[in-house]
Amino acid sequence: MFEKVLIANRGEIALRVLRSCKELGIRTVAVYSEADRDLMHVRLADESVCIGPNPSPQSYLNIPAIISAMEITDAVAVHPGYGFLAENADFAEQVQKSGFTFIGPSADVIRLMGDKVSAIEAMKKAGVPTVPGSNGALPEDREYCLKVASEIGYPVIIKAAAGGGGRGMRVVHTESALLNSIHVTKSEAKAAFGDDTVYMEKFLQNPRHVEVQVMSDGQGSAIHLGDRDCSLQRRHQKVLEEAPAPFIDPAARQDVLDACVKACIEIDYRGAGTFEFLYEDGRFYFIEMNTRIQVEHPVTELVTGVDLIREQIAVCSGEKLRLKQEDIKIRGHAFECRINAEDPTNFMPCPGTVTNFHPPGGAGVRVDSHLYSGYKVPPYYDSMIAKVITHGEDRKTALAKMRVAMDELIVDGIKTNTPLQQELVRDAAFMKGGVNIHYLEKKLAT
Ligand code: MV4
Repeated sequence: MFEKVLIANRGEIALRVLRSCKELGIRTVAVYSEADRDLMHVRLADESVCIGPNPSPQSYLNIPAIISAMEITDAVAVHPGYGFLAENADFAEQVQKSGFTFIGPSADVIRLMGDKVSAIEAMKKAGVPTVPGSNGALPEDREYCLKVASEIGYPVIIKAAAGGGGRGMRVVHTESALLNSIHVTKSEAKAAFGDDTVYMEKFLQNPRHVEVQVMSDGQGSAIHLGDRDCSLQRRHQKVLEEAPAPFIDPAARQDVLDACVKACIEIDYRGAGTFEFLYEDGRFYFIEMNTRIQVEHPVTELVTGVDLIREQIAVCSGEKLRLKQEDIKIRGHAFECRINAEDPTNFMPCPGTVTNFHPPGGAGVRVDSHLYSGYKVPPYYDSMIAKVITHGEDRKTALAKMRVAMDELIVDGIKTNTPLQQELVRDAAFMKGGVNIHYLEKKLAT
C-alpha cells in the first residue's frame, strides 16, 4: 500500500479521499489555492502545500505545481478526485514519468476513452451495446454523410469526438439541415477542443441516463457494482441520483453489467470507472465512459457496502481486486441530493459565508461535505457544497428518509438549492420513479 498520497482536489471529494486514506493508514498531503487555506481537509491532512492563486488554471490545474508538491513532500501517489485533472491523460502520463503513481487508469486508457470515437469502437468490440450511428468519424464526403443519416433515420445527433458531458453536440431533425449542422459542429469542436472530428448517432428522444459502476485491477480481474439512475439533471448538471436505477428490464440489465465487466478486462482497465448509457424502451445504449470516481459514487457505496475510494486506491497500488462478483449484493435503495451554493430560482452561484451549518442525521443518512459554520464558500470553483445521501430497505423508505433529511438540513448565510431538492423529493412523477433526462428541465419551465 502507498505510504503517502497527495490529494489533487478540493472540497467534499478531497475530504472524502482523505478519510479513506487515513483509514488505510496512508499519510496525506493536501494541496490548496490561496482562497482554500481554510478547507476542512487541509486542516486534517498530515501536510499541506499552497500550489498557487485562486483561478484553477494556476492551482488545481497546474500540473508542474502539483508534481513539485509531490516531490517536496515525498508523496508516492496522487488521487485526482473528479473534475480538474481527473481525466487529463497528459497529467497521468507526467505523474508516471516523474516516478509517481496516478490513482486511476493508464494515460493510454484515459486517452482511449477521452476520444469518444475510439471509446465507442472499443466498447463495440467488447460487446457493449452502442447507439446506432456512423461507426466512427464522419468523413468529408457529403453524400456519405447524407446516406448514413438516412439509414439511421432522423433525428440524428452530431457529436464532437473530443467532447463529452454535453459539450459539442447538435441535434439534426431534417436532411436539409444535416450538412450545415455537421459543418457548424466541426468548427465549434475545432475551436473548443482543437480537434474537429465528429461522429453521428441516432438521437434518442426520451431516454433515461443509467450508468454502471465498475472496479478493475488491470491484472485480469474486474467487477461491476450495479447501476445508478442520474436522469434528474439541468444543463448536464446532475441534481439528484439514485441506485439502483428503478424499473430496468432484468435481462437487459444483466447483459449490460456483464458486458461492462468484459470491456474492463479487454481494455486493461485499472481503478474505478463508470460506463454511461442511455436507456430507452428496455434497451441500453453506451454513450461515454468516465475514467474517474464520480460525484454520485456514494449511492453505490450505500447499496453495496463497498468503499469505492478504498478499493480504487488498493487496485492502483498494485493489489489484486479482493472483491469477487459474488461478493457484490445490492441491498435496498439509495438517493443523493446535491446541495449547491446557488439561487434556487435562477441557479446563479451564491458564494459567501456559511453562518450556521446543521447537517441532517440519523440511521441511513450520510452527508459528504466540507462545510462548517463560519466556512466561506469561494466564488472560484464549482458551487456544490454538500451531498446528502440516504439508504433504506427499498426505494420508498430511502426517499422518505430524504424528505426528512432535506427538511433538517440548515445552511444559513448563503442561498442554496435546498428548496428545489425539498420539492423534488415530493414530486409525484419522481416518487413513482423512472423519469427521463428531460423531466427536470420541463418541470422547471412550467
Ligand atoms: C445523446 C442523447 C440522445 N441521443 N445521444 C448529453 C451528454 C452526453 N453525455 C451525451 N448526451 C446525450 N447524448 C443520443 N444518441 C441525449 C443526450 C442528453 C443527455 C444525456 C444524459 C443526461 C442528460 C442529457 C441531457 C440532454 C441530452
